[in-house]
Amino acid sequence: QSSAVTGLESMASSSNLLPNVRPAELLREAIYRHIRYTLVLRNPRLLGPVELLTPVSLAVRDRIVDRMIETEERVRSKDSKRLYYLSMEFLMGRSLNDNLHNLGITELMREVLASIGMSLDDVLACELDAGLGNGGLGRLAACFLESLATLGMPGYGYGIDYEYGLFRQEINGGFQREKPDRWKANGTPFEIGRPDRALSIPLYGRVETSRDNHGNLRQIWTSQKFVLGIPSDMPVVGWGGETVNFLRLFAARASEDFDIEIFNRGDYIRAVEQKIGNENISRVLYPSDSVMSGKELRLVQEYFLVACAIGDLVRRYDLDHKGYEQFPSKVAIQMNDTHPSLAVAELMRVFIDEKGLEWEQAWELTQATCAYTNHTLLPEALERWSVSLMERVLPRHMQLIYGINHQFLRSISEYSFTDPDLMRRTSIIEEAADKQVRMAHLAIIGSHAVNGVAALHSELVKSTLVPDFAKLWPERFSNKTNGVAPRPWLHKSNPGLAALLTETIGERWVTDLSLLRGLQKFADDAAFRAKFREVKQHNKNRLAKVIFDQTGVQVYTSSLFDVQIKRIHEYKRQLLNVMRIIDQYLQCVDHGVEIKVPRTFVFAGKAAPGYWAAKQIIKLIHNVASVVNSDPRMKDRIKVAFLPDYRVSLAEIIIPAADVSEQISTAGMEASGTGNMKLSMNGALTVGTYDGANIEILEEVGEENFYLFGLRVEQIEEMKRKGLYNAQEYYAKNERTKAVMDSLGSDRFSPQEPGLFRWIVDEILYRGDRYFHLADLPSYVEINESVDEDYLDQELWSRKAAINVARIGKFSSDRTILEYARDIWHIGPFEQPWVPKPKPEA
Ligand code: GL9
Repeated sequence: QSSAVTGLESMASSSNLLPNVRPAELLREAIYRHIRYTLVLRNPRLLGPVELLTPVSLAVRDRIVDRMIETEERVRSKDSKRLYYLSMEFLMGRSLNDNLHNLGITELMREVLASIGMSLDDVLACELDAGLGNGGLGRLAACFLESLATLGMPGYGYGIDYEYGLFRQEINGGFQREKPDRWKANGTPFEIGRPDRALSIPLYGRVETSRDNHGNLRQIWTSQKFVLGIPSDMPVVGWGGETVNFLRLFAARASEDFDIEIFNRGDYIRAVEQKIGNENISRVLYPSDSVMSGKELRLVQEYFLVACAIGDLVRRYDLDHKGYEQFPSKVAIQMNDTHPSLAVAELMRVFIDEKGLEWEQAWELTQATCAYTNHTLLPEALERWSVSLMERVLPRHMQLIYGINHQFLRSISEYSFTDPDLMRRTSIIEEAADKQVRMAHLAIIGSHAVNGVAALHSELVKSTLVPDFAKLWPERFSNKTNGVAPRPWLHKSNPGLAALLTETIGERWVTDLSLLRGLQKFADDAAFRAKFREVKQHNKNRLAKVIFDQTGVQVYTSSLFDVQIKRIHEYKRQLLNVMRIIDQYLQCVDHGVEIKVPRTFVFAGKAAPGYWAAKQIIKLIHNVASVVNSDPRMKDRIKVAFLPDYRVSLAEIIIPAADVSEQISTAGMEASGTGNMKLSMNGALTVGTYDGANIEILEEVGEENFYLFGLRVEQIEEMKRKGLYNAQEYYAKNERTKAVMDSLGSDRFSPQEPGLFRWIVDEILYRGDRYFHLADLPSYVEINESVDEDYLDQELWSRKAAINVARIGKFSSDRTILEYARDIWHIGPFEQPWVPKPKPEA
């Protein structure tokens, strides 16, 4: 009987063959079937929300699987070109809610669970986030996958199946404590194991030269060991469920073969130890944000991802094609930052060593297949691996990289007459005491397309990061401004606003965000604005409850909600935000200045465990919060709250409730930002510097609907170049700046912890204030006075907020993906065959 139900269900879901069978009954049957036959439990009515999470997810997964198989058949029968998005990070968040939402069965499921006395929201809340990423870069990858599926494009993610994602953040006495993130603890029903497609990944060992049957010299890599890569697929459901792609995550398992030798020597325990050691490769995500770790295990992880991905995608290609001439017209590889840039060398290795191609052809195919996205200019984040480490871990790849470099340097040798330093600057190998491989150079040389992630950033890539390459190959460089997926970040997470938008302009905005422009005229409609404010208020009430539950801070739901949510980093300047809060506090309690607009300052974000200054800033936020929140002279006009453990599912609650979005990085340092887009899309007004995608948001929403302040990149660059910036001058000439700095030096916010924040004074006044806090503080304070003034006029404010929503359409990741597809991948509606260059006559 159960298999009959399965059959009926899949038929009813893929077509409307069974109009009389109620969908709710089918869904309930499916859940019951999994409770009984998958979990082997007796009484469904005794199960709590955690126990129900798995059978409910599996019932949804069954439907998804049908669509996934259909999608694969469709793509295969058309022999479409496929995109493979290689990334060390995918911040997927919770799957059940996303999948129900894109399948359009959330309300159906709510009804089904209600009929067995269970709340859907309680079940959804039990799912742990898949936090397999650090921040913006990883979430961008997740949004891209959602857009690819929604647009019906054959695009797949390849990543690592980390056992532990980004650490869980706990706060103890104001200090961050890191805890392991056991995200698989409640099960991972949306991971579909594919042990039959395991790949064997070679590592270490040495390379020997020998002659093949034709007498040609071949390099043979005899690796010292093999590790297995076991794939699991996470389905990625497009809006409406028409297309279901997947994210393929690889877990490392010890292979039986390699330690046989030790087994045979009778050293059983050592063999098992080795085995455990190799399984560590996929144990944990490196938590560092924008600092390169240089650890061997990280290099091995990067290679593991690349080798699994390329092994798998070449195998898929081989299924339907003979020869490799067509490869770049069937396969596109996008490298998400330099972390997977070994793909260039690995593809060369596979073509040459495994498929027997000649160097020239292998190189042509590799370049035509690969493309690279740069996500940061921060020098401390640029990946460099020491040659000696690479030689040990990946001897064959090191050899190939030398070959690639040699060929490249020869190709530019003609320019050396006029610029003798060019080769040194552009070489993949940095000649230093300890020779380094510059991974960005490998990625650029091995790609046909290189892009930055916002207009300003892409210009800076060309003008400051790699000007030599930009001059050599101007046609290779382009901009692809980031975007965010509107289904998860607006339609799902802000149902109130989504309903209002749909009621006002129809539902098509969900897949064509430019249609939000239709809202523009309603911004002038008082009745619309009233509804808009009502939605925001509802979302603020919900956030206020979360703040109270998580931190014990009681906030006023009528206050202005001012949020800064992102990784804690000096360049993002959470410290500037705190300085302004301190300024307001001192103005109020020391000078009796009245605070006209009550504000709730919400912070959330993790600091890299080894980043001392960032962790101190978290402590400072807590200390300022405890002083300000409890000072009776403040009459509760300012509240400061730090929400612990920032992650996708928490962002989904904070963002819809924000009035003001803090995007205050030092100009030139935030490549793009994507939180800025999500917040504006949900009707928050941006207080921001002229940096990253802020600039483009400002252009879209209009300067009257954006609070711009601070120095521009050119000013900062000039001040740096000429050594013009002196923080002490700003300190001396501005009373309020001086008072803020003095309060940090005088333990006003650390009465029990003398000297705790003195480092900030040292850093800023005596070590140069690398992030220009004092230069921007006065204009930041001033712009916030305009914010207050505008907020007092709620009609004016909600008009500005509504216009932000109306004009944010550009920042849909659907638009971003269409640009990549058109300019770089040539897939989907922009398909065009890759034409191999004619071979010169023999
Ligand atoms: C980042 C940039 O810093 C962001 O400005 C950008 O929006 C995203 C996505 O392009 O990429 N680069 C980077 O290394 N991170 C980014 O967020 N860091 C993390 O993801 C932690």
